[in-house]
Amino acid sequence: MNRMCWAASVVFGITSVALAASLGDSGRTVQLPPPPIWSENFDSVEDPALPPFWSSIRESGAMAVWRTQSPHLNSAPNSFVFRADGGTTEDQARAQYGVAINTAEYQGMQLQFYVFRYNFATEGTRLQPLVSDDFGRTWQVLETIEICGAPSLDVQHYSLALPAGWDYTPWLSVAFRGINGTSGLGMTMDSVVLTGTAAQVLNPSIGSTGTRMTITGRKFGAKSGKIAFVGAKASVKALEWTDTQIVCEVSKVPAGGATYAVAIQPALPKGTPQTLIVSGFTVSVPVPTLLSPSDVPSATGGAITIQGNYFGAKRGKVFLRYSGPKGVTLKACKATSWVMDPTTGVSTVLCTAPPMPAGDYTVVVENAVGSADVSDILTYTP
Ligand SMILES: [Ca+2]
Repeated sequence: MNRMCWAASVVFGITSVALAASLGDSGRTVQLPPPPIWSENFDSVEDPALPPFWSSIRESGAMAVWRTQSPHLNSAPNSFVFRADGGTTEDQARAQYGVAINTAEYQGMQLQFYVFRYNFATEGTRLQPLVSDDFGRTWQVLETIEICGAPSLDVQHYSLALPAGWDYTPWLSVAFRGINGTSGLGMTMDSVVLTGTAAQVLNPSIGSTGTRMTITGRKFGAKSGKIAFVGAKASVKALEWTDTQIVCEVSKVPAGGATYAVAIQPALPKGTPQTLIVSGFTVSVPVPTLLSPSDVPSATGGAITIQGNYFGAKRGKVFLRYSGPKGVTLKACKATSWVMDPTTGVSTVLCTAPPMPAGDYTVVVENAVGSADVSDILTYTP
């Protein structure tokens, strides 16, 4: 065993954070790891196929690189195998995850994985995890890991931080390079997980016209930039803008009710790339839940109040819907007050129900996004 090999075993070695959490130790508080941004355990495909978006590339020498069944006692059922078949030259191959990951939403990113020896020998094989922020044109080596020891005993878990500043890079690609000089040697790699905590938080992330949301994050710049819904005609007006927080108001929304990624374009420094909050903002149709009173006199009609969520700040319309002699008929109720809390979306509409023949009527709330029926029926009493 060479010196590099020994040092790597001491510095790294298996860690227990993820294992402790998965064991469900209920007797004490377990620090759960952050949810994975992306993960792969190589278990879902049959040899010699690779999981979706993975490819294996021979870079030099005669190293064969492929995935196989149960290659290691400690890695059930499958893992990715780098195995040198060739000879004595330095064989090199790469396993690459071919879909760029939008990492602008995360910070404190860590690439975690397990590595195992494949076959017996004294000298170490090497594994290099690589990352790219330019769609794989150039790669940066995170670490050169010497892997040694008996294959069934030496399971090593690595948790590598991304280079400084890379947790805010717009896109990230991940690859692993196996390097080996001896035929029949190699390594297997399993349970690759990219973790990180949310770098940007949108609150609230659902609303309508007039919703005031706060975006918490980093590197927004000192001067107001622009905020947009991706793929939708919407207006979002910044009310406050600091390097770490933006308060903005959704002043115009697209119709239909859908979720849109939110794009933040800092103004400073010039050339700062736009970042996306992919989880996005949901534009909701009105959600009317309560009607009071539930009955009014047929001869006079009367004032009614409708409560619910996401009615929007801009005044919409309230209708009665019923089956009349000419089929489904709408009758307007004049709205006298239309209010939505800009943060919670809690909404109240006051309106006047006109005189109508006795019977049951459905009340409909409509705004620029869409319309919805109040579940309570309005009864006109004789
Ligand atoms: Ca596996």
